[in-house]
Order: sequence, then structure tokens, then C-alpha cells
Amino acid sequence: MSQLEELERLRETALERLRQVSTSEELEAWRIAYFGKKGAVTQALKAIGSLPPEERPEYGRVSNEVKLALQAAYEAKEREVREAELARALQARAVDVTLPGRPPAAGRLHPTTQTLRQIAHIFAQMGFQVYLARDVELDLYNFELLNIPPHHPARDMWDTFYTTREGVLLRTHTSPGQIHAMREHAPEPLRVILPGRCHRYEQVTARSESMFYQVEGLAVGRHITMADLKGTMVNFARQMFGPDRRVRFRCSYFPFTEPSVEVDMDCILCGGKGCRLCKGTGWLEIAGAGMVHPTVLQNGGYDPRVFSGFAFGMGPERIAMLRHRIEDIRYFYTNDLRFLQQF
Ligand code: FA5
Repeated sequence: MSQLEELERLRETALERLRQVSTSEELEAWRIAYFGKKGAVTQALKAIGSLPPEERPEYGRVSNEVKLALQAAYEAKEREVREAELARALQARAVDVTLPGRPPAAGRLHPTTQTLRQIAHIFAQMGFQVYLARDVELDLYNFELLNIPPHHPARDMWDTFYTTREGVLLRTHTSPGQIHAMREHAPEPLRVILPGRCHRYEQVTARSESMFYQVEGLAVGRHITMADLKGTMVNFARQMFGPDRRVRFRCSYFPFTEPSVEVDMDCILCGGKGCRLCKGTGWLEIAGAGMVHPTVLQNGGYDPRVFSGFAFGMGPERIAMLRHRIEDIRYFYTNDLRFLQQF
């Protein structure tokens, strides 16, 4: 076969192999096979030096033609492969822009948090600031300074979680915060609410949890009377449950208030006629309250001959249960989204 025929053959096989190329890797292998340092075209061009002089011009012309033809074919193939690969990639990661988006799951506030905020908002309008006290307390604050000495039978009102450290417990109510707040403010007058978690070693039922919240309220000043407590409770009940609410005060007992009362409002379901919600009484309990006991005022740093005050404590879960007709307090903290997403 003459040199020129070989060139022709080279062109044909190269073009044939190029036709079969479909990926960029194959294309690169092809380029190296023909145009690499030891590639067939590179070698063919170099071969010109070993030819007799009379054959060189024709060989040079044809070999150059083959080179240019193959280069052009290579560039065309390169474009083709690139477009095909792009099309394949788009196909594989196809995005249908007409589909509806996937909305991120938005969180929301827990029903207790919502209720706590509503309560704080209502009391803020009456001039109460929020005071945060600790969850882990000393027996001293949870009981003794609240007029409940060791071994006093009144301790039975609160089933307590004690810790392994002597005198340290989980607070059973937010009332110990009263002492902290008074000691911080005395002898200035104060008006605070104290929201927070409480713990009781209690049988868990539809109405009682072992961990729940309370919102304590405390006002201390000169000339504060039971009338102030009543006005504050009535205003709260009407803002929380509607302007027509009636409120009644029932005698009760707490060691840290004297006199002590339970605050009831007329049933939001039956308006006082008696139904399942109010167990036929027509009334729903919303808080325990009373006038701050002189001993407690003194423990807080106030002179009970000059200062007086009222205090109350309510359960925000029970308030939320009334507002939303939730029948079981256990729904609050079992983290079932079917419940939580309703608020
Ligand atoms: C007290 O804890 C008093 N410290 C309240 C108080 C404060 C009286 C200031 C006077 C002056 P009591 O144990 O009744 O009182 O609890 C108050 C409220 O906390 C209850 O009305 C109820 O709403 C809520 N509560 C009590 N125990 C539980 C429980 N186990 N689960 C859910 N809520 C509870």
C-alpha cells in the first residue's frame, strides 16, 4: 500500500471510530490515539522526513488535508458530545417547575406558651412585670419562708420531689418566687407575675400532671386591699374568657395568705346553669389567692404594719383547657403533633 493510500485509510478509520464516539471519555481517547504525541496523525505527519524528496510535496498536501479534516470532525464531535451529555444530565435531574413547591414545615408556639403569653399580656396592661425564679429550690423558699415549717401538716398539700441533696427540691409551686421577688424589691412596692414550671409527685390524671406550669401574681404596697385582688381577678377573667364573665371568691386556706380564697368564674359552657364541664356547679376554678400573710411579708423584707399585698396562683394548662375545651391535660406534654398542630 502506498503512503498516500495509507493516509487515506487513516482518515477513513479515524472518521469511522469517531462516529462511534458518544462520551467525552471516548472522545479524549480518540484524540490521544490520533493527535497525541504518539498518535497516528502526529506520526503520519512526522513520516514526511523519511520519504524520498519527490514524494514529499504530494504527501505533505494530503497529510495536511487529512489532519485538517480530522480536526474539523473532532471539533464537530466535541460539540455534539457536550450537548448530548448536557441533555442527559438535564433529563436525569429533571426539575418540573410547574409542580407546587415543598413548603418547609413551619413550627408554632406550644399551647402552654401561647397561654403564658396571653396571661402575661393581660397582666402587663395592669402594670405587672414578669419575674423569673428558679425551678430547683431550697426547702427554705418553697415552704419555710412561706409560713410552712418542717413537719407542718400543710406540707401534705404539696407532694414533693426531693433531691439527694439535703434541703434541695423541685419547686411544687411558683410561690417561693414571691420571696425572691420581695427580697429584691423591698422596701419598694412591687407588682409582678411569676410564670414557670412546677413539679409534684402526684398521680397523673386527666386534670393533673407531675410537671405543669403556674403563673403566680404578687402585688405589695401601701393600702393594698382585698378589693384590689378582686378587681384584678375579675379583669383577668373578663379579658381571658370574655367581657360577661362573673367571678366569685370562695373561702380557702393557704399558709402564706390570710385570708385565702379560691377564685371561680361562671362556667363558660353553660353560663352558670350547670353542665358536664362545671360538674353541675355552674362555676369553674381559675386560681388560688389571698392577702399575703404578715409573716411572709416580713420574710420578704417588708414591714407588715406599713405594707400589705395580695397574691394569686393559677395553672395555665387548666386555663388553656377551658379556653380550647381540652379534656385531658396529658395531651400537653406527650408531644403528639396531631394535638399540637391544632393551636
Ligand atoms: C398553689 O400551688 C398555691 N401556691 C397558689 C397560691 C399562690 C395561693 C399565691 C395563694 C397565693 P394549688 O396547689 O391549688 O395552689 O395550685 C394552683 C393551681 O395550679 C391550681 O389551681 C391548678 O390550676 C394548678 N395545678 C396544681 N396542681 C396541678 C397539677 N398537678 N397539674 C396541673 N395543674 C396543677
